[in-house]
Amino acid sequence: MKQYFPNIKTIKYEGPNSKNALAFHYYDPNKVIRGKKMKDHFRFAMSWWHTLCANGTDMFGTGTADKTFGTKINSMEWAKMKVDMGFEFMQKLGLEYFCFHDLDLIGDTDNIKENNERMDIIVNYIKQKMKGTNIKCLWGTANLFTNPRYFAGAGSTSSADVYACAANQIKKALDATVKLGGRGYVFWGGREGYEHLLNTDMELELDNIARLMKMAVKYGRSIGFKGDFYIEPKPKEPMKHQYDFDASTAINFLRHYGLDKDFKLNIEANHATLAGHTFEHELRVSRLNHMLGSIDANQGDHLLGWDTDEFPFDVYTATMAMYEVLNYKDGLTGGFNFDAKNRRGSYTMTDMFYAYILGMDTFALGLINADKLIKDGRIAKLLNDKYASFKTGIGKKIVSNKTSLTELADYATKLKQVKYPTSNHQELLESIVNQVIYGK
Ligand code: XLS
Ligand code: NI
Ligand code: NI
Repeated sequence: MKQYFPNIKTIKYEGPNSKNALAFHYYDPNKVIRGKKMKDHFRFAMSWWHTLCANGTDMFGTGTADKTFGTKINSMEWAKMKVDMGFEFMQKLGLEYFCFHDLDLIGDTDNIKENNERMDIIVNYIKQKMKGTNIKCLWGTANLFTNPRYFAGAGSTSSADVYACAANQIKKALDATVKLGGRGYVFWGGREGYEHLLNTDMELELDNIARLMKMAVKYGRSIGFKGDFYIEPKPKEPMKHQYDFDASTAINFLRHYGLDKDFKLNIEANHATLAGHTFEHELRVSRLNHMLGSIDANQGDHLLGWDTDEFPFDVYTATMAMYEVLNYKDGLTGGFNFDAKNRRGSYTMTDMFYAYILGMDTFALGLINADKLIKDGRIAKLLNDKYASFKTGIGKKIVSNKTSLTELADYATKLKQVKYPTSNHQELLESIVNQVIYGK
């Protein structure tokens, strides 16, 4: 069997003192934290698109990384080569999951029937390849944004024919996801949004997006899909205004259309910051609505206002994110997909390994730190003390819905002294986090 990364051996955990660049320093897959193996906390996934397809092309220049291995882009030979390359990559890194768009697998022939045939061939090929490995599908999706026919959206398009083309791709991508045993199916908005209100029938567009999702649920369930559907919120790019702006907006949409039983959210770090939120804010909103399903683990650049999809290196943010995940009683149904790409200048095959090692180690540190913060207990205690006035007396009546505006007004007028909220102690909290993260 041809090797795509002949110079790279299986990446192993060597611990924080190792200087081996091709080893994990914090990600120790079988280490048990809070009763669960690290690898099961994460279910790390390889993104087919960034890892096997993207070559560094940007708005100003062509690719810098050749990942074709002599095959012709968009040929079936290329498609199969990517499967082989991807499996070698995942096995060497100990990644047990992958995520894909339909077109990542097959390219785009611009012929709908031919694309469907290609999907059947390649999905069978992947299924064969999965045998005897522990590699599984985390989630699948359909690329409803690259082909020019989708310039006005897919579910939100103004052309019923284009809408039908989107339906065909979703059906095929769902077939593939089910065949590959995927845990989830993602709807990222793609071009579902608008650029000018005066030429947009927002009501029809939103209704139609929901209709497409309902049809997808109906079809998915009919072919035995038991996993979750996910919406991946994003506020802008490519459209000026994307309908799935952030977690709150997406949750409202799902509830409004009665889709909330079948859908959860796939939260991407870079999309959170684009929406003017922190990553952990989006995780918190999703989890308290019981809708945190899966995570696109990447990182944006605070100085650039677009989706830079960097591999996460910010341990502080990863710690805050893992604090949310560990405090989420429902647990993720998905995992952590590296929707991330190497910088254009990091173009070697080895850089791809460095990138995944960075991402996996960053989240491992986040997990270790978040566990320490929980065990330390000071943050939870400060939070508990802060809201203590709702534990007894009138506060208890409020939270158990046993009072009224009249009773509260009466209570307020009789107060001799108003008890102010306790201090927020923000600086103390920040010190505690520093001490727990960086202290011995
Ligand atoms: C784009 C999205 C995309 C989704 C899958 O910004 O992050 O990559 O994760 O369609
Ligand atoms: Ni993104
Ligand atoms: Ni994403």
